[in-house]
Amino acid sequence: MPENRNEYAIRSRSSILDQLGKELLLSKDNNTSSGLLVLRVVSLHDVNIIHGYENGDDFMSRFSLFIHEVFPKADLIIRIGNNEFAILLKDILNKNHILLAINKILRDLSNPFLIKNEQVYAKVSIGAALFPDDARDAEQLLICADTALAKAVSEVKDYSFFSTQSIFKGYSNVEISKELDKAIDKFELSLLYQPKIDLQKNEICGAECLMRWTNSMMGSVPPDVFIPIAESTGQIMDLTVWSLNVAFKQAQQWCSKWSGFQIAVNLSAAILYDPNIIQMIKSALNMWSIEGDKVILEVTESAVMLEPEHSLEVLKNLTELGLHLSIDDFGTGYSSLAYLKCLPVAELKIDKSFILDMNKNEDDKMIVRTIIELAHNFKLSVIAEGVENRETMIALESLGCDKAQGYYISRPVTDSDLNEFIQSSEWKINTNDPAIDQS
Ligand code: G
Ligand code: G
Ligand code: MN
Repeated sequence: MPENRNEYAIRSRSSILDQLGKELLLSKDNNTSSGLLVLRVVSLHDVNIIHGYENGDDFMSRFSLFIHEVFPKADLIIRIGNNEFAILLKDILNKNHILLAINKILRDLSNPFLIKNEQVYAKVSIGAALFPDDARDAEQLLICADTALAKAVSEVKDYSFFSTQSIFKGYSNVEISKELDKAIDKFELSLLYQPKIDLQKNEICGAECLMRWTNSMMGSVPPDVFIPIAESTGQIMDLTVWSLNVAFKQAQQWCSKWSGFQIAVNLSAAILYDPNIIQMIKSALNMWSIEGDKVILEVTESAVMLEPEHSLEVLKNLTELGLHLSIDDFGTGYSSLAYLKCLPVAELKIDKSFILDMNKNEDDKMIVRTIIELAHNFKLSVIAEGVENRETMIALESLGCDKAQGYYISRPVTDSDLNEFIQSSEWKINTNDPAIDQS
């Protein structure tokens, strides 16, 4: 800890960059990595308002002491603004070390500061960047950490790491988003359908709709690229309205000839938290005269658990429309069993990462067995995705899994190919009029 309180004083930009630059040169010479944190005490404003400016100053002095105590002497700590600090973590191996440091700060901040005999908790947001991976000099590194901080603040998160704009085939997110704006009108979007099998009845019981985008300039853009962009720009609402309408229009045809057939649509986290979602789904159901119980909404585990209490309310409203809910990618998030018990879900969908190798990997198989038991104990149905071979299908059947989906049964296909698949498949389908379908 510095003996001289002046070290806690706010420093000029040139002196900050100068000192940071010297440290980074050393890091470069020693061929090591360094992490830069920019930490903002976001609760200073509240402390000033509630306790007065003088106590706010006192609070920040104590915070300076605190932050110097958290880190060993070797780490460089500079006060870069009234409520901001830059902290250089030297000689680290990777991002995980930065994360450990962040967790240490956050953990130690669970103890309050004592200001005029009152307990005051410090709330911080932290931006993090890695040298030399993210930036090659002090100024760039500071900009990266600052950018990450801005992201953390805007998303009301404790911390955020700098990440470069993801680039797809040389196109930036902004360019992709601009193209996406025109995608619906230019008929560039389509849905593929991947069939699901009921393992007990050995019957085709439905299909999951998966969005595809073929752009005139970029070619085929995978959903893993464009869905997150659409979520961050708000375009996801238009995409969802489009996909629900296409899916329900198709379902109208399929559900009327195949009894028990259910159509599954993916709902992204951003949509789950949109206040218009219930009305939007209601009108799409009405438009295509689809009974709610013909539809499964797949919502990822991480989306539901982001704000479980809010999700609970939305999901309850959705089930009141008769819709079935499935928790997608189950096993990859952090489900609270307490919430799982109250959520009105009908199904858990085991993530494919556990299914793909379950016949070779005992741990995976154990996880799959445990999830199936968990689901059944909660009276939920359970489906496995990523079934790529017959052995896996048989293993799932013997573990009591209710449904299966995967390349072994069929890849995602167009609507006409799904019709053809159903005609020629080894799996039966429950038809309302056998004369129509299984000729
Ligand atoms: O085949 P696949 O590449 O379709 O899907 C990749 C990811 O994109 C999956 O996680 C899937 O859930 C998601 N995805 C596919 N289609 C849609 C869609 O219509 N809406 C949303 N929100 N996600 C989708
Ligand atoms: O996250 P979600 O479950 O919605 O995503 C489904 C994804 O899984 C899609 O990308 C789909 O193409 C993919 N998928 C479906 N079946 C299989 C399979 O058998 N193997 C693999 N590797 N991926 C699959
Ligand atoms: Mn899904």
